[in-house]
Amino acid sequence: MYTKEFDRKGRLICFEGIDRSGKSSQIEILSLYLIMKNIPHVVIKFPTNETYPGREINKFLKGEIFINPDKVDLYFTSDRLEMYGEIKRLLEEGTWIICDRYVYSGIAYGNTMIYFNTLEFGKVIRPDLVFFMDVQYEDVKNRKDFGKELYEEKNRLERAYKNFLKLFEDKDFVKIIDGRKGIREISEEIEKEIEGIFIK
Ligand code: DGP
Repeated sequence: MYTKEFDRKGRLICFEGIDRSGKSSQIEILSLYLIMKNIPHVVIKFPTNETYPGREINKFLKGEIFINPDKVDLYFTSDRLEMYGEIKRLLEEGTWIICDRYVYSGIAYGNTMIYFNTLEFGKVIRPDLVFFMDVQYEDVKNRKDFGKELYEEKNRLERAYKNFLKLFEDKDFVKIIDGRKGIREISEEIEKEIEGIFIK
């Protein structure tokens, strides 16, 4: 799935999990932590608002426009494809990147594997570390703002959760986080992981 390795000075850290799994709060806290450590970094949230397909998907998720279901995955994928060049450039220059979702969301939520085989295969930049926020539908259904986006419904989230678990079992670059713990407890776990691996 991954592109050929290159000389990276920055680190690519990705967060995955079902909707409302607490990724965004943890990313905000991690970003503050990296600022404290003087580590230059950017946060990239997929789907982005940097590309045409990303902007269209964001409108679609808010229910503002309709996109034919056959095209939805293609748009998500195109958004990521357009961003890989920028991600590579930033890593080469020494900027760390925190991604809110990555290719794994495409696999877990997607309706078809075919786009990944044909379009994203061999283009994805390997992450240094993935945090998987391990919570299920039952844990998030009463969280604030749940249900505001088009995709936030039981069957889709249960399916995505199972796919994530399958995808991430036995992967040494994936750290599974019990997302039912408190925000501070989780962020300490994340910081410890980052510290242990990267900050000397
Ligand atoms: P949010 O993370 O809240 O911005 O929501 C993005 C939604 O889109 C979330 O339900 C996961 C879903 N998603 C992310 N990537 C893909 C993809 O490649 N294909 C499909 N079908 N859904 C995706």
